[in-house]
Amino acid sequence: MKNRFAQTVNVFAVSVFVFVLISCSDPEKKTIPKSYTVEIKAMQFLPAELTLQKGDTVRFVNQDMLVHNVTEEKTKAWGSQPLATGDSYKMVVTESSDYYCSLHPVMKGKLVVE
Ligand SMILES: [Cu+2]
Repeated sequence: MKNRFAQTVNVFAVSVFVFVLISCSDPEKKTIPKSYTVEIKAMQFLPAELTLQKGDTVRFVNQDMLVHNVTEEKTKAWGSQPLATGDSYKMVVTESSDYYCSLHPVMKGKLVVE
């Protein structure tokens, strides 16, 4: 009787182990956050439109001669300090957004979360 109980516990333990193993090796469920770079050059965000996943990181690097910033366009929900040449601003993306440089409003970019 005791043996049978031990056997049941063993089967259960093995099942849990196998389940954990399968869930961990499922490539669909395992999304590693990626990092992207948007360069600021010649009064432009490059690339101007970036498609990514929620949780990915974007780093904006100012490689222009002028000071720029990165500001969420509609609600100003997020934004960087003024970025001098060589400065960068890093953020984790949670939702799609349009952004621009508030110092030069013609400079626009877009983050698209899939
Ligand atoms: Cu600017």
